[in-house]
Formats: sequence, structure tokens, C-alpha cells
Amino acid sequence: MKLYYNPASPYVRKVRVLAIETGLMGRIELAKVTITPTGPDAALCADNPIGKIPTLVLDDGSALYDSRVICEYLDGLHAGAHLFPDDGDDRRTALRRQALADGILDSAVNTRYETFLRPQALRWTDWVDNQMTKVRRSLDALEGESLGDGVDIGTISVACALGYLDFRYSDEGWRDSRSKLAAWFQKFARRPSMSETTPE
Ligand SMILES: N[C@@H](CCC(=O)N[C@@H](CS)C(=O)NCC(=O)O)C(=O)O
Repeated sequence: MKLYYNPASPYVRKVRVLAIETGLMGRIELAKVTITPTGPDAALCADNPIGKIPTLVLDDGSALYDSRVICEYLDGLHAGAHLFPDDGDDRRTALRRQALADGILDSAVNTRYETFLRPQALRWTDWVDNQMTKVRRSLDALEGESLGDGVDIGTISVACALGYLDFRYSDEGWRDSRSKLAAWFQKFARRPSMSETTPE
């Protein structure tokens, strides 16, 4: 299998963390691409018309996207405990946490495009403010949850979102009023799957 990736992408990181946790990384070849919303990659677009990473090309040439679909597919390929819980409350909680973490990323990544790539004269301050409000409100909700010691698609997604905030929003100080979340992340970040995928 071939994974289009960039080491800065937090969505790709979800896939890589899950692949390492499940012992599947050895079956995945990494193909690095450097893209922006205005600078697509032709080979990637040939496999995924949306032109986004992560995109996983299977051995039969078919492609899977986005990170949620790829993670669930990979989780079906190994014999260990599933990182997408099979059913019940655990499954609902893990999927909701993934949606919340991906929502944080959607706001943070799009704000990064707006504030870093978009010409200054065209920037929309109210939109940026609302995106960052979504991020902060979601972090406050996570502070109120008991994330526990488990590893599943929910906790992996939350960890990748927090790692992205550290990477691109180090001035945000997200830990300042969220000591429980900070302590949880400090522990989770020690996992080899996290240290091997530190964004750069
Ligand atoms: N919902 C997608 C989001 C993927 C995404 O936005 N990836 C970014 C890189 S971090 C990208 O490919 N951006 C290029 C673009 O917007 O054209 C997922 O979960 O995989």
C-alpha cells in the first residue's frame, strides 16, 4: 500500500499512529507530497480527485480517503484489539471524539491557510476569530472528559489535534486553563507511535 503524506499533516498523523499501533506500518510505503490549497500535486490528484492527504493507494490500484476511511480500513487488517470499538457506548464515544478532534483540526488548519497563505488584504478576521473560538470551545469540552489510558481512534485523533496545536499554534497556550487535558496528552505523547510521527 502507498500512503501519500507530508510529515506536517495532522490528518496523515492519525493514519500513521494507527498503523504503528496496529503493527501495519511495515506494509505501507510513504510517498511524500508538498501541497497547499492553491498548489495541488498531479499524481495525488490522479488518485484522489479532492487532492488531499492522507490518501492510501491499495495494492490493486484503488484509492481510499479521507483519514477516517483509511483508519477504519486499516483497523480491519490486523488481528489485534480493534481501535474502532466494535459497538455500544465505546464505539459512539470513540467516533464522537474523532469527529471533535477532526473539527478542531479543520478549524485550525483552515485558519493556518487563511492567516499564513492568504494575501493580507483578503483576510477575513471575523471568520478567523470564529474558527479559533470553535477550537477553544472544543478544548474546553475535552478538558471536561475522562480520556483515560485507552488507545482507540478517539484518543488517537485527540492526541493528533493537540500535537498540531503545539506545532502551529505554540502561542495559543492551550494548556493554561486545561490541566487535565495537558496531563493526559503528556502521557499519551510518550507512546512510540506519537514520538515517531512528530510533525516537522
Ligand atoms: N477530512 C480530511 C482532511 C484532509 C486535509 O485537509 N488535508 C490537508 C493537509 S493537512 C490537505 O490535503 N490540504 C490540501 C488542500 O486543501 O487542497 C481528512 O480527514 O483526511
